[in-house]
This record gives sequence, C-alpha cells and structure tokens, in this order.
Amino acid sequence: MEKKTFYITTPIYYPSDKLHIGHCYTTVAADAMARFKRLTGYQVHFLTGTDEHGQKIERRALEAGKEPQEFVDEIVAWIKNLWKLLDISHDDFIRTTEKRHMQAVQKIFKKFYDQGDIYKAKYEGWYCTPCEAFWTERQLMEGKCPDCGRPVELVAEESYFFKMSKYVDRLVEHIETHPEFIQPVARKNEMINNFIKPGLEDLCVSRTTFKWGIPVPFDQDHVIYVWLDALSNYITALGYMSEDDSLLQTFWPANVQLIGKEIARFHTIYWPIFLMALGLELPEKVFGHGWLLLDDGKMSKSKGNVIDPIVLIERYSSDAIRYFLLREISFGADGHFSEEALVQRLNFDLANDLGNLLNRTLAMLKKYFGGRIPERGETGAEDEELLQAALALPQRLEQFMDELQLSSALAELWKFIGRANKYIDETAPWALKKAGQESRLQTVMYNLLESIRVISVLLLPFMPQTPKKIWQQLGIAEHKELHTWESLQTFGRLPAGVLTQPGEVLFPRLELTGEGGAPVRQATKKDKPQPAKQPQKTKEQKTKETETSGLISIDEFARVDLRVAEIKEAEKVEGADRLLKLIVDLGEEQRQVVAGIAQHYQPHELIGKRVLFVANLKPAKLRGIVSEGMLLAASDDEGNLTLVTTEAPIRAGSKVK
Ligand code: ME8
Repeated sequence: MEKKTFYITTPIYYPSDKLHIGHCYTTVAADAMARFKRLTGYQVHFLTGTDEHGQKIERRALEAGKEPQEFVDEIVAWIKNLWKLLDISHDDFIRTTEKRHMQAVQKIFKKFYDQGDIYKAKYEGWYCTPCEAFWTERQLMEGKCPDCGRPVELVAEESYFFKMSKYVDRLVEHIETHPEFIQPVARKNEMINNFIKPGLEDLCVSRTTFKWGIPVPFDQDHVIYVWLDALSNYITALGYMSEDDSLLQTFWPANVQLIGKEIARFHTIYWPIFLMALGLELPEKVFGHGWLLLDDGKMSKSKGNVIDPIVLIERYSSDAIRYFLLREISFGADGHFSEEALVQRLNFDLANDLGNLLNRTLAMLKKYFGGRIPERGETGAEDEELLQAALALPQRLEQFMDELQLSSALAELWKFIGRANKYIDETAPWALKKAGQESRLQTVMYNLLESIRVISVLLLPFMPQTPKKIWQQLGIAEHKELHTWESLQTFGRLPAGVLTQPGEVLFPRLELTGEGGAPVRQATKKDKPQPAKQPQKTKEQKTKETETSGLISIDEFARVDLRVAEIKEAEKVEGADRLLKLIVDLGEEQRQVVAGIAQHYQPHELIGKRVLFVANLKPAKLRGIVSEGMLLAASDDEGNLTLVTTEAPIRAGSKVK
C-alpha cells in the first residue's frame, strides 16, 4: 500500500533577534502535529527555517556593526540550537540565503515577468520596516502600521508590481468553495472583509533603496521584495525550479501551513495568488493561530517583555514547556503566559495526575509483586470502562489532531489519566491485598500498567522525552513493538514477567514562591540536582545552611504561622476534579483557600472540621482562584489522604507550635 504523506510548515523566522517563547509556540505545535502523523504511519515532511533578507535585517546588522550574513549566521545558529533543545523534529531547515532558495526565487520572479504578471512602475506609499509590509494611506491606523502600531516610512521608488487583480476572483472562489482552506473561520472573514472586498491593490515586489535581498535577475538595481522571497521557501525547499523536484512531487500541496494570525494576509492572499500564477495547487489548510500574551500584551522585543525560551527550558525541561504551550492555549485563540500559570500546570497535570499515577502504580507493584508485571487474573466490574476508554483513546486523539485541536487532544489524554487514577480508588488494591484477593489484584495492577503504556505512547508527539523515561521505568525500553500506534489497537500487549524499574520522580512538584519570585523545585530524595537557574544565595545563607546540614532551627520553624482553622464553606471547583474551594475561619478573619482534596472528601463532610492551617503562605492562584493559605493533610503511597485535625475542640485561630 502506498504510504500516506503529510507536509507541514511553520513560518520561517526573522533572525533579527533571538526568538522568544511566543515564537516557540508555532514550532512546537507544528512539531506535535508532525510527530503525531509519523506515529500514525504517515510519511511526514516537516519544514521550518529562517527568513534572512530585507531592510529590517540589514538595519539590525548595521546597528550591530556586522555584515548582514555574519549577523544572521550567529542568530540562525542560536535558533537551530533552540529547536534542538525543544526536540523539534523538522526534516528540513531552509535559510533564504541558501543558493538552492535564491536561484529558485529568481526563476520564479522571471517566470512571473515573462508571463506578464509583473510590470514596472513608480511606487509611492507607506512601508512598515518591522513588518516588511506596504500600506496604502487608507489602510494606516492613525498614521501608523495597522499590524504592529509602529511608525511607517514614506517610500517613493521605481518598483516592479505584481498584478494581484488578475487572480483575485479565482482566489475568492477558492476561499468560498474550500471552507477548510483558511482556519479558524474568523480569519477567513477578516481576510475577505478587510483586504479583498475593499479592492486588492497590485503588490510592489521589488525594492531599490537597499541591497540585502535576492537581486531581480534581469535588473540588478532591484532586490526582490522579502515576502515574495520568503513565501517561496515552502516550495523551493522541496526542489521547485531545481533539477530534482521529487520532494515537490511527493509532498506538494502542503497539508497544513501553520502561521501566527498577523501574517495571515500574506499567507491567504498573496501566497495563493503566487501559487496560482505558478500553476501549482494551493495548500489544503492555512491555520492562523493566536498569540501568546503577557499581562502587558503581545510579547515583542520592542516592548522589552520577551521571555527567553532557553532559560525556561533549563529551568523546567523541554517537555514541560512543550506541554504548557500545547495545553494552556486553546488552538486558534490567544493565550496568556506567566511563570505562575506554568508552574500550576506542571504541578497539577504533570506532578499530580501523571506523575502520581506512575509512582503509585509502581510503588504498589513493588510491594505486592516484587515489581514484576503480573499475568492478568480475575476480571471485575470496574475494568470494562477503563478498557473501553483505553481502546477508544487513539482515535479520539487523532480526530482532535486532524482538526488541529491540540489542546483538546491533550485534555482528552488527561481525562484518561484521571480515569486510571480513579480506577485505583475504585478497585482499592490495598484492600484486595488485605482480603487475599491475589488474582483480582493481579488484573488491577496489570490494567494500570497497560493504561500507563497507552498513555506513554500517545504522549510521544507532545512530550518526546517523557515516554522514554516511562518505558524505562516500566522495563519496556527495549520493546520497540510496544511503543507504536498499532500496539494500541488491543489492550493487553504488556508482557507479564517483566521487572519494572521505578526511577527518579518524573515531575517533582514546584513551589510557586521561590526567592526572587522564581519558582523552584521541591527537592525529593530521588530528585536530581537542581537545574542551573537557581536564585543566588547570599554568603551568609550558605554558611548557615552548611552549619545546620539540612536541619532547621526552632526560629526557622517559628516562621511558619500554623493555626487552627474551622471550615465554614466548601464547594467543588468547576473543571478541576481534584480541587475544592473552601472558606475557613481563623478567629479574627476568614480566608479563601483552594485545596487538592476533592477526591477524598465531599464538600458537605468538611463543614465544621477544625484543621491545621498554614496562615502565612504567600497567596497563589489556582485555576484562577486566589488561595490564601494551606490545609495540612497526611497521605501515604497508596493514595490515602486525611486532613490533620485537632484532637479536642479548640477555638478557631489558636496558634499551633
Ligand atoms: O513573521 N505568540 O517572522 P517572525 C505567538 N519572517 N506567536 C508568535 C508570537 C507570540 N507572541 N510572536 C511571534 C515572520 N509569533 C516572517 C514569516 S513566512 C514565509 C515569513 C509567531 O520571526 C508569528 O506569528 O516575525 C509567526 O508565525 C512566527 O512567530 C514567526 O515570526
């Protein structure tokens, strides 16, 4: 059978500055798609690269006192390293300064000229250099660039123009008859109403006032407009207009072209028109995703509010960053980035849900079966739902991925993780052990381990490192046949008898309130040494620590304001299985806290309980709800949890020491 193919592209990045975490979003999303398609058996071609020409780059190089090529070479090397650190699995990385690209772009320009799509005239109008975009007087917003709001420059020069008008009707027809072409739909309406309906002007496709670009082959005073140069990368990288265009034959038209929403105009108007003029098919889908925003708006170098992805990767790991980006932002919409939100996601989803499932299961397996995967024994009423959910999961995820609903795909996977955690509570393996129900216990442990395997395989496209660590711990790292899509079509492939190897905690919990505001990992015994980016400690602090070798003084303990709190109100937090929102009475004041105890207590059972409470904890936000303080609870490896209460009634607010 012929292999199904899948071609996915990201925009090519301007190497005018180092990239920020917002840029990583596009590439991580494309990577997850590419990996998912490979997992499901497609022959994938995943392209990314750099957009190295244009006035913006020339100016930045000049400011840095470097030749443009030297300037971009350094940043491109940095970008390539970033993609390596983020486990981006591109099949090709195209640079627009490469010969293969430049030669093909010159041929494309010549073809347009020869067939009468390009003519020479005088251009007078506005230009936004940061966006490398031409604007008419009418399109400006209060005299500034309508895309980025920065000042524009008046440009008057002789230029070549592309006759957009010649193709516009065909474009409109294509957009109307192919609803999947521009996604999400809101972008389609925006393009038609804002750019096409008011009348599409011919596009200026050459410049003469600077040199850093691909020369027009028959008129050396002109360089080709950077967007015509850049957009062509999607086909020049496949060998278009070269001696070997076999990749083009195999992969064009692209299945998905992922872009940020601000460059939708270039990709859904100019790009398809260029393709029509070349006689090539249009991509199946151009998907314009939203932006990653900070509290003060879109991340951008000029605002000085960028977040360095390499610092984040070092601090939290590549898989953690990938998970956050893909899960937090509903695809197509804007999303917010904050380190606080990141830490919460990692604690809830990775440390609690996924990490605990693995740790609890392996700890019980060790205790009950010496760590060896048992044969399945007696089945039980609780099994069916888990098994059906596991079997349906791959196809459910595939559906979401085909719709580019990456965040929903992850949510679906996490629903199953929640299902597996619930299975532990329902079957209560510790009770089975106590009651001597060995055969049933075997089945329960087996089903849990197999569920973890299913999860690990489906996690692969999103977090490529974590599954390998899980396989190591399950003892199946060498069993390649258990890492495949095909292996998920039946439940029960895990071989009995394999010895598991519990190892380091995959996702240690992080504290929200490290020194200097930086979240830090909570050390655990099995934890590895801290990653490099720890806040600096003073000399005094270090000496003190060495002297006490990890023990704390009574004064240090006294810094924790422990109180008795009476629970007054309790309710579930919508959309969070594990959380309850409580109002507690501390005598002189009432506090709102969010506690991860919903799977152990019904809200009504809590009212009136007097519990121990940390009253001077820095407030934190959990799922958007402010939590001021913490209830103390004891828990064991088997998933039992109990709140710490006072032995005899005592006034709310009493100090505990
Ligand atoms: O536009 N959130 O390059 P670029 C989400 N060279 N995505 C963001 C973002 C943010 N805060 N900031 C940037 C270019 N991006 C052109 C493309 S393609 C033929 C030429 C995304 O380096 C942005 O939307 O400015 C775009 O998709 C990508 O990063 C590259 O941006």
